[in-house]
Amino acid sequence: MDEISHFLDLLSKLGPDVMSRLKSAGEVTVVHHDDADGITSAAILEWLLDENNIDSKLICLEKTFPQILSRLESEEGVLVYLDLGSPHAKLISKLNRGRDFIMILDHHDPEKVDDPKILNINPELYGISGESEASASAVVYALVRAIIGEAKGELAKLALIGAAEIPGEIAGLNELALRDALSAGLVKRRALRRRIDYAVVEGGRLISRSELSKRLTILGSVGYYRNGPQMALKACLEGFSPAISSLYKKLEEERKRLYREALTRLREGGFHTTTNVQWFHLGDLFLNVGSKVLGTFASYVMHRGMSRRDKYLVGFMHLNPKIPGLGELEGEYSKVSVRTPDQLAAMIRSKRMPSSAEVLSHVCSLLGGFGDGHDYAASGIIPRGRERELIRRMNRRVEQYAAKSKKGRASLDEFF
Ligand SMILES: [Mn+2]
Repeated sequence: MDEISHFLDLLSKLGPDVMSRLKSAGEVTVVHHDDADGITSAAILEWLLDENNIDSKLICLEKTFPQILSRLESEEGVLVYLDLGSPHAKLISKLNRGRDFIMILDHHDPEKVDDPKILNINPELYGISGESEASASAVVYALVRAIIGEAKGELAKLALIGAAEIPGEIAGLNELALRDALSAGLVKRRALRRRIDYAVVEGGRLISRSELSKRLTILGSVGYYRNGPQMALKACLEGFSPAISSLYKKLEEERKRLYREALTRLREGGFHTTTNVQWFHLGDLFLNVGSKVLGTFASYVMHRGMSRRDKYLVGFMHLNPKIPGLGELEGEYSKVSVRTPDQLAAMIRSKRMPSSAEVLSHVCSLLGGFGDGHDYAASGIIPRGRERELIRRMNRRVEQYAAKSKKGRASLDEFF
């Protein structure tokens, strides 16, 4: 049996148990990520809960703050994490102390936990790549499909929009959603000049799934403090109403305005270059939009060619302490985002320079924060005021790595 069939088989076996736990929960707290994948994941699960008259509460999270995980622990009923949580499964298990049933449906690199109360459903644990074959939305869809025992085109369509964050041809578990959406006639295959696109039927028109994914992500991230995630979820289940469309347009305008203002600051002395790291700090400029916008802005700066191509690009901003639906964070923090321009990325690929996630998570935890990500992009949280220290420590960490890797190569050269 191949990995996909094995995974689907497992979901069919788990289905009845998951359903009865959700039904007996009283209330289900659904904690989901702020991008299109997290939002469509929540919409798919929400459909199932609604069908079964199960009360739910939704919380959209930008980052898995340890103090938030511990606060969520005190919520009544069942907790479900969508498109986040798997990398922190050990902490989630530790905080739970064997009390409640917790389900994690995610595709990020998971931690394995041996805890009968934690159901950590992640395709990575079954030989399916979370980076190229399975979005969180496709995982949630596969589970719901197993529970209801049939394909559901409307939900498959949502899963496919969530899966737009995965580049390249649709494969693996994402393909299951594609098949179901195609046969329900809710998705059309279009050959564009350079690639195949899948367009979604939305309000009687065909719209590219990546365009819809972008809209949901803007609503969820730029509109994070203004009910954006809830509106995005509503758009998934009921379509883009005129009110939601106009909110989207307003937020997209606002994002552009903020980018322009930020660019001006960078040009007027706000961009600093050091040995291995170039950086900027936007202070309070992005305080009223989700902190994910810092990462997309950093990518934008990099693609505009404003940064050196061989140094890590680091952006900072003050983090708004509000977590809608959950209260405020204790303490004052800054968000940090790292991007890696092309020449540097090539050096990371050949192991001459360290992965951005490795460096950032190390340095953030030294400063009393946390960070994660992958080789070429990472983000983290640090106590406010430690920004310059982060740059210093990051420079040192990169230097040490580079020196070691040079030595490694030199000895290999000797060998040959
Ligand atoms: Mn995702």
